[in-house]
Amino acid sequence: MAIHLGVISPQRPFVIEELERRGFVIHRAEEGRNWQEWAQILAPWKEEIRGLLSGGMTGLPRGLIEALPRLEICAIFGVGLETTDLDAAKERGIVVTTAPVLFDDVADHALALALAACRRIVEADRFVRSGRWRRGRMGPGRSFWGKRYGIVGLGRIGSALARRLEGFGGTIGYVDPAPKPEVPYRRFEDALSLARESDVLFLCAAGTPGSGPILTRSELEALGPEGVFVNVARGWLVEEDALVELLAERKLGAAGLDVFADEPNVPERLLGLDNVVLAPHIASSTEECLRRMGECVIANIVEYFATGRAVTPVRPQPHGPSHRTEGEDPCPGW
Ligand code: 8YV
Repeated sequence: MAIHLGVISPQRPFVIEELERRGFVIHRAEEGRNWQEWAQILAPWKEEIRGLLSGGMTGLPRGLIEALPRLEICAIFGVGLETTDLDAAKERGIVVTTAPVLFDDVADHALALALAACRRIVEADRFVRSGRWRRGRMGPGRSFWGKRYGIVGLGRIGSALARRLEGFGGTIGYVDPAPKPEVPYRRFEDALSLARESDVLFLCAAGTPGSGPILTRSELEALGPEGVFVNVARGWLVEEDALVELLAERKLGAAGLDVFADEPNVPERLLGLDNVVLAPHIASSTEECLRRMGECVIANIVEYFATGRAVTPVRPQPHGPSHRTEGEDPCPGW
């Protein structure tokens, strides 16, 4: 008997094509905006749907679990779990999988934003295109090499970033709920102490459901007018109003931001600031990475329904805030 899957977050076309080729019946509900709408669109097949394809920010809310009585697996195209109710999934025995294959691309992007913010790359591009160069030279940026780099969240993205930063000849400090005795970087007790001793502060932490910002005005002020802030985690993990205000008043030097509190809405005031580089949540968005993530979604669905075991299921971790998916490079090509 054919296995029915619901899709509640955009997927790469090859994912859908491959699953259909393998005989799965796909029900598309990506146009829904919340669990009520996904549940409504999928209602005619609620007794058939055994698997869901979701996304890192879409997750798996409790309401949708309750609306799909036969759901067995939710494969997430991404790693974010803040909108997935893992307790509700566990109560029902639903397997949740993520696509833990994006860490290097996200780390690359964090570095790109930091370099762009320090060296004013986006401004420089505008400077050349607008013809201003003919009227004189552009002002200087800031050096990036040899600085004090701070990483908030030394998980797999933070670690991939730290490895890259080792090549820049500065020092690396971090905060993380879990001590990492194996790394040569200095561990700080809290984000404020780290910010005080950082020139460039990177936010790479996982978002915990219900938690407020982990970086507030105090940490951003501590970074100071020469400091640079980069966010590739979640917009709501930083006090966004304070961030915008401090950047506008030049009490914080510059920022590279890939994520925002209310995507795709970006605070109006940021749009007019030349000390900020903005990106539309694209840290994992490379052809290669999206392909690997898609392959991971396919692998999890196919393996689970063939063997009862998913490839990259989420497992609880002893140290919050996140749950961690098993496996380092776990998804074979499909
Ligand atoms: C994805 C992300 O763009 O994995 C995540 O949590 O934020 C991003 O890498 C998003 O999840 C796409 O579904």
